[in-house]
Amino acid sequence: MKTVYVAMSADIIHQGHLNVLNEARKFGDVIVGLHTDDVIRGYWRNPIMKYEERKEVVSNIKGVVSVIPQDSLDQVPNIREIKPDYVLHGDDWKEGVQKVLRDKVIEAIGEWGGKLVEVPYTQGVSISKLDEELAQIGITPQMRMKSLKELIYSKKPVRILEAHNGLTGLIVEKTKVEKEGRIKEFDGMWISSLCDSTAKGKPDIELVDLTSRLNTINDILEVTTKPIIVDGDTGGQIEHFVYTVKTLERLGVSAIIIEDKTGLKKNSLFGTAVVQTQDTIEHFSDKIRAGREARVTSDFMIISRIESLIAGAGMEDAIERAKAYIEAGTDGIMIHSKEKNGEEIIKFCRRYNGFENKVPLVVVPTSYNFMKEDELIELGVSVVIYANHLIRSAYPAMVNTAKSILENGRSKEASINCMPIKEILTLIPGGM
Ligand code: SPV
Ligand code: MG
Repeated sequence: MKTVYVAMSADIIHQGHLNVLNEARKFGDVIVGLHTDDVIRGYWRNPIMKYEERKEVVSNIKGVVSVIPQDSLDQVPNIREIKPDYVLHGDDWKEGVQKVLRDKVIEAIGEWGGKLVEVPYTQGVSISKLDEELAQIGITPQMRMKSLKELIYSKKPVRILEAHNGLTGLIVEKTKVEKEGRIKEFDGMWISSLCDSTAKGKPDIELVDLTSRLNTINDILEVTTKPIIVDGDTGGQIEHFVYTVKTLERLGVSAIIIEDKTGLKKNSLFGTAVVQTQDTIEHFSDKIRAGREARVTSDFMIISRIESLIAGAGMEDAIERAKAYIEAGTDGIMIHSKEKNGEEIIKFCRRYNGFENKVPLVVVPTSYNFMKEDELIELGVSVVIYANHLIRSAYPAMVNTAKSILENGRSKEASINCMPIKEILTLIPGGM
């Protein structure tokens, strides 16, 4: 019997997969090279079904004799080993980024006289539509919570954007661009204390209490499925912090980031223009330990934010604190800086990379916004948070609209910059 190799992700099985496998079995025994979870995360998103589950499904499709892991988008390492008589693929890879992968297969398969078979791509199956329908079904708190850790340990960088209500949550959830053949999107939401406070017309000084913050978080949880990282400010009193951890974990939030400051908290981007008092290493380490003990599962992450570069305490202090917080059991380190040239961040990351004991590193490139994600990945960063950009872009647009109505005594001029009524009526499905 001849052998046929077919590579696929098979995260949501649809008739397109069945068509391909039906064609394949006409040529011989079908071996499926199933993309590993890391491969799917790397080119697309967190898989809905994990490798073992997908393997179980695919193994039971008629004609499939074995399923083996394919740990890169490139099929060549697997087919060189198996030397199949045929490699079968949809004919949609002749153009675009996939063409490189096709060329590699053609080159390799000639080595043992194998053949590439291309079958017509099944039209009318929209993965993104299936994806949207799945998102509407929703996600359990447990699944959502652990998805951040899974992403952190398999995808770089994990890209997070600020959300401060249901609508901005939906923007983070749904916005996609296609770049160089890959779909790019955000991996989750940051519930910024600055943006949550600003949206409520209040200063960012831990004035908006937990109940009010939880309302925002709930509004976002209700309409999204992606993981959520909560800006926990200082975490408050240790005795209060343990309750916050339990509440957030129960809701399905993935992580809380707490900063090592005490007293009346001021936003870090003021730097030393305001009084910024740092906690002692000992007390903050106690807070980390208490948070760890309070959580029910290790899927919920407690991330420690070092404010030494903000408060003017310097690099050595930042390094010492990073080591101490890791020792106390933190699940991640966020290093913050308001320097525009990015030099302190680069220096910190280089020192951090030399640590024997490391946890995932988080950065918030608001001031050093010229730095690209690729550069941050090179520096060993795992999570990049765009902390305030939706509210900062919305506010000037809204003020301009308000001014235009006042200046013109009517809304015609302002309407040019507004979305059409028809669009807003149908923006959120289910309104008709
Ligand atoms: C926030 O978004 O509230 C933050 C990040 O804490 S920063 O504003 O840069 O301090
Ligand atoms: Mg904050």
